[in-house]
Amino acid sequence: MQKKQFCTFTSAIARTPPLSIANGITTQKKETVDAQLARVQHHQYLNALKNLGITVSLLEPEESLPDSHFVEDAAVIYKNNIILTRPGAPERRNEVELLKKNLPKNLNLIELTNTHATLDGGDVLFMGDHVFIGISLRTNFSGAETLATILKDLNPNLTTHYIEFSGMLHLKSGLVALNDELLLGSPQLKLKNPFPIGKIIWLPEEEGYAANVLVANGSAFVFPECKKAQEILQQANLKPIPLELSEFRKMDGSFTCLSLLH
Ligand code: CIR
Repeated sequence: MQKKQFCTFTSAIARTPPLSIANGITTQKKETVDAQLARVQHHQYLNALKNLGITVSLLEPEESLPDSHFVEDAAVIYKNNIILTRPGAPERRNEVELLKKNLPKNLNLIELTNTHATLDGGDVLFMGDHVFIGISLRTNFSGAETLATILKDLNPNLTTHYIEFSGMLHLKSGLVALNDELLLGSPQLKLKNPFPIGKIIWLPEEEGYAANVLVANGSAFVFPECKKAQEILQQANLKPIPLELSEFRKMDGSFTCLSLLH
């Protein structure tokens, strides 16, 4: 049997950014966020997904939850299961209930019941039969262990690694898998311990913000000006798809956070 291509998807969940987007959480210098431009960039992102043969289920904007278009943090999809998270930022917790109202019928719903757990989907990185769970300002050990137990039930062959780091909001803000053994890393991500498996290609300092590429169906979304990142993607047999996301970057977002792929 032919091995399934890495990161092959047919469907995506996304949410239109609200006009209140600038009220979301950010560590960036207060720059004016243009909500209309954000919607244009979001539309281009969705079109790029559709061009890869991915059917997008687009949810309504929610003005009262200014980070709710960063759908990646509210759930983790693994095989045909959708595990709802418990976001580390209390002001983002209602995003989970909101997402729950519109879940695709073909996904089996799993909920976290541990109220000590905090978990953001942006900290969960799958690579082959390994899952790396970032211990971050948003995801605590309790959240990571709760997810690991759920995943182990779904696939006893999956190995969990807890990754302690600093320097970035989420693990995937600075580290993304390009295939079953290669990762793209940002030098801004400071790992507490050596990474347990695979090989990390580190971006040069000036392109560190480009590590969060979105790998799907043999392509990868990447910032247009990040030529080194594009070269690395090509060497990894991925077709770079340049896309602008300036308004989301102002809110600490990047490519993977804007969709839940399955
Ligand atoms: C936040 O701080 O939670 C949002 N403004 C950005 C979340 C980005 N999500 C991600 O990297 N997975």
